[in-house]
Amino acid sequence: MASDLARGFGSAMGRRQWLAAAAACWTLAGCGQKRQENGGRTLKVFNWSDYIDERVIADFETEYGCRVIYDNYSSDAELETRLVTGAGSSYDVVFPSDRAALPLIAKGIFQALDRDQLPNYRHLDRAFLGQPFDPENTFSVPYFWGTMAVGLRKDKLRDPGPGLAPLFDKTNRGRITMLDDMENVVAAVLGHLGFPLNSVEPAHLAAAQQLLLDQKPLVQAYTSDAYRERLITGQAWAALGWSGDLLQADAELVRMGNPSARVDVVIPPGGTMLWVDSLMIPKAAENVELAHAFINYLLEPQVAATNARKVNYASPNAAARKLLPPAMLADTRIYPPAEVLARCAMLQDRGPKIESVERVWRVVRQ
Ligand code: N2P
Repeated sequence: MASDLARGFGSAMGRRQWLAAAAACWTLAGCGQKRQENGGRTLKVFNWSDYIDERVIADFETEYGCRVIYDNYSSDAELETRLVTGAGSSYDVVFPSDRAALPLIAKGIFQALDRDQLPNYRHLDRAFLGQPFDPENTFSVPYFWGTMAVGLRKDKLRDPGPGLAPLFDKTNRGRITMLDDMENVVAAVLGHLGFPLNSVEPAHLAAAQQLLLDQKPLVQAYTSDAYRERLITGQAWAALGWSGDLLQADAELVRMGNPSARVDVVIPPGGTMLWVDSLMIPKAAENVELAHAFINYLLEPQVAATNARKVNYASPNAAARKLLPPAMLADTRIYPPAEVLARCAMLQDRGPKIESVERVWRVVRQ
């Protein structure tokens, strides 16, 4: 299954049959009408950190005459806890990964989307629709996809070695950060050891656990968001992170103008995790119509392209990709080539066997 998906991602990138350019989804008069309907209302959005161009939020507020309360989380686990315990139950739009969406849909957390309110849905590349966690896209609309990669401050590291090797190198003691993410970190280490990324084989997990324990004294922090800033400041030299965040760190260093300080973004040669994050509306949302308007706005090709240029993740929006600079579409750190994608995998639902992965993580993080 995973390699089928990887093939899908690859063919999506090579696809030349872009969906037809969109007609404007609403007329000026229609836009004015939206403003009236939504005037004075508030939309609560809960998103991963560093995962939107904030101008998009401000433009939406202006266009729809509404206020957006925008909060961030740094891991699926944080989102799941908020949604399941009800502490975040009033959020109108959230962005779960494929892996988080599966159990949350099963728990009945989300409401079915009204496709009539999402005319921009037609801009999405079909290769990203119908994922196993939501085969009919009843509840979800893809937002961005990407990989887990290694970010290296190349001015700080000499001869870093391939793939994840610098994350286990004693000469980088105290300069290494790891994602604070059980399933993804264990998968990364399994891959580094040459085992299947979703393995639950006791011997494979024992080896992964040992490597993570040996690495622990070298680790500056387990964090799923702060590594971006730490790579920029040079506090961290080697980070396991999400592709776009690592590229944002590199872009910021370029902007700061020191030519020797750059972040190399490396996809492990043996493969890495692939994921898709989706836009979803919890059942407990208080502003369902405005939530649909926001999702539809994010699917607007121009808006989705603005967003993609900022966050450096890969866009599943075919019409938006047509608006991106060719250099960005050719950047294999954002859109890995098919032969690399073929070695990648998405996190699989391993049922009760996931407990053995949880055990590894508990031992490592205690
Ligand atoms: C953005 C994180 C991307 C989420 N900071 C990975 N699923």
